[in-house]
Amino acid sequence: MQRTAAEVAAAFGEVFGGEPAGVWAAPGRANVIGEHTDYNEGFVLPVALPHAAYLAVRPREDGRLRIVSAQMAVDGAGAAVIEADLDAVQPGSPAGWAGHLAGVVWQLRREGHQVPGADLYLDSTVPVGGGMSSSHAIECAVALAYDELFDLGLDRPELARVAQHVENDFIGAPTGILDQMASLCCTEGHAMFLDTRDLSSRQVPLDLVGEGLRLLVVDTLVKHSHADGEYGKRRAGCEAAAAALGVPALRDVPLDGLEAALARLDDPELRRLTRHVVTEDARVEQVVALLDAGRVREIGPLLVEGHASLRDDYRVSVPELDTAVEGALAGGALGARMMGGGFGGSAIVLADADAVEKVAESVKAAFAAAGYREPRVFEAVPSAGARRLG
Ligand code: GAF
Repeated sequence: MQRTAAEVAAAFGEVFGGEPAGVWAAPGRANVIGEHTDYNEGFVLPVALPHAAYLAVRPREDGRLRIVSAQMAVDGAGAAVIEADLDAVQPGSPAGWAGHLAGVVWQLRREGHQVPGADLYLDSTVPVGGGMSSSHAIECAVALAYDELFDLGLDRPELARVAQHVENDFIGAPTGILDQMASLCCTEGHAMFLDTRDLSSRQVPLDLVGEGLRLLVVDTLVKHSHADGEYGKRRAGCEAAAAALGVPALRDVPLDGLEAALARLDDPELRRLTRHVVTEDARVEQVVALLDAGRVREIGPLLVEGHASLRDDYRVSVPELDTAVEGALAGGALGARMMGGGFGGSAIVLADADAVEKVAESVKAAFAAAGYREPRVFEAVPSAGARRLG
């Protein structure tokens, strides 16, 4: 799951020859709660995962990018090198996964930073399409490496904005800023309480082991993509609801004003979206209050409520995610919910440490009974954010 700087540098040397100028890691994330709130300028509460995008970089002086991914190596044959002229990099070129790296250089240059090309070697342990933010982790690793190598002087929230522009403007996925901020700003042993309006954040201690608890991720192995239409439709619906209510964003609808706001919306779809966002923001604040009070195990019911809201009001769950949640609860989990954008990907589960095996078995049995492929279940240990390794 983890790589050392020496391992990544050695792999870089095999492909490109010589040594990289440095090696960086940027993690994927799990989100404890706060889903589809980020583009509504609301609250989120992610943790960084031990799974990360590892990146070795060496600047080039010929205006070219050469990009290799360990995950693209086929049966012992070396991975293909994707090459691009910096001046030719634009949305759609290079296409596919390499765009997540080249897009960062494109965005930095678009912002006026005179950055050069580079040899880039990527080795990511974040499951792709699992709703753990694999693509954002890559973008954050490149952004941090370029910032440090070329003294760009950007702070972490500014780097997160760079990565978000890559996703929105280069890749074409209209995502918010949850994943980029999680990868760049989370710290080991904490969840990060983030206000996505001004990107202010607070690290909330999350001593799961001390409390005899564990967080699990259930990867349904159902792939999701944010570039397809459903995510964008939800986002557009939220913006339409905010406009109809005369507020800058749905975050500005207070919980005690929710019923009045709903009464002003004619479209049932906009009412459902609004109800999810407003109640989800409130759930994040309630979960943070419980964590601050050391009452970690009591957050379980709020996770379950969050899932129901995403399933019934926001309508971004799929049967496999519902089965993951139901299977976990049947196995004795304290709480569970789908996580991330939805339409596949993963669920997050809170369980007593001594119930972990039973919960995992129960989830797998529920999948087998439904005829689904066996999911991957692993522990989500709150880990360090993006950093230079060597
Ligand atoms: C995806 C997006 F990338 C995030 O910005 C966020 O909206 C999330 O879905 C839902 O909370 O991970």
